[in-house]
Amino acid sequence: MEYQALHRLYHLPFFELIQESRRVHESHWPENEVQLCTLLSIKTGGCSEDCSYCAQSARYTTGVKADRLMGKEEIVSRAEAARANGSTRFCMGAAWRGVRAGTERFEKVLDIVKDVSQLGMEVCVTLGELGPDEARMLKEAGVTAYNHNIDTSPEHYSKIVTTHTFQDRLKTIRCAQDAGMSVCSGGILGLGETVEDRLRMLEILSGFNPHPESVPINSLMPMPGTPLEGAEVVDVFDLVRMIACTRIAIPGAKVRLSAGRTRLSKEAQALCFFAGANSIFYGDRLLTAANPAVAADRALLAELNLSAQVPDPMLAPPDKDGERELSPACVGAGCCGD
Ligand code: SAM
Ligand code: DTB
Ligand code: SF4
Repeated sequence: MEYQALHRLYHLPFFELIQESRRVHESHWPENEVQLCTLLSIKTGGCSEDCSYCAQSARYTTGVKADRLMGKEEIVSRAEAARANGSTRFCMGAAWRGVRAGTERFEKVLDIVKDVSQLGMEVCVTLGELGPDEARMLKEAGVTAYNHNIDTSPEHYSKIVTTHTFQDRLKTIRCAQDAGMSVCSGGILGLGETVEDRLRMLEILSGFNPHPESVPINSLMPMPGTPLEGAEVVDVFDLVRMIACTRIAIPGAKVRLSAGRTRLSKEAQALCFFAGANSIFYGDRLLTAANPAVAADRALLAELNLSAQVPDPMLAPPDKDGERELSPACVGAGCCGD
């Protein structure tokens, strides 16, 4: 969706906007379901990158210690527990700049994915930068979706990260899509960006062909020791407006109300679900930061008469509309035509 259209939508009177997003939501997602996703940090801390929001960067003193890659048995048992708890998606995150075929750690990840993918859940990984070979090998091992967030607008990105570029992020996304994996890509609100940056981010996400299968909307968890530890809290109505615009711009995507739910009241979360969010991270820990307790989430979903989404282990990427086109949003951003 073009920037001007997103801008018009975003600035509609609040109730007009959420009425419109509710209409789109009901026509694409009539089941009143929320997908429960369990997140596990399989390799925590010690990352070479300087993302200024992240507690796992080795460049900041955040109190997060650098661990080794978790063993396969532990990961598989955590995945089994997640499935027993009702999660239909298991997302494994690693604090790496990226992965390279032929390295021992990448072989280990492939082996982990092979086992986890036998459990009947969607398997998502987020390992940083990929090339075409790594993407193909992950797909063959059983990954259904690759998470790689663009995080903010191309204009704001270099104020937040200097060790890799927005363009690098887009290249990895292209490789994941070309290998036939679904893409999970979204961003973070609260990085000191403007509303215009948020809408530029959405313009680019909605210009992906195929569309991302899921779009995480994170609110910054201000992590002590990071440059953004003192960043201003995201206003709840700004968050709801972004969720509504995302639902309208990418109607077939799961819109994941991601990091930051510990700061939201039950009522605020209900408004987010009403406006179009239909997925959450489930479990009392994200990667290093806190998430609401499982019991609280269960109670909330029951109170709102929302049920857990049934699994779709095939998770076909959304249809591609014909040959890859150069979306105007991507001209100069490098995401559609290289
Ligand atoms: N290293 C890989 C990468 O950067 O893609 C995977 C892990 S990284 C932690 C995954 C995503 O978590 C980031 O792209 C960002 O959107 C989100 N994230 C990290 N720290 C966050 C924070 N403090 N608050 C909100 N979201 C955060
Ligand atoms: C996403 O968009 N959010 C998740 C997941 N994808 C990997 C990560 C949130 C991390 C929050 C900060 C932390 O736990 O350190
Ligand atoms: Fe590393 Fe990912 Fe954190 Fe950036 S967001 S510092 S790449 S773990």
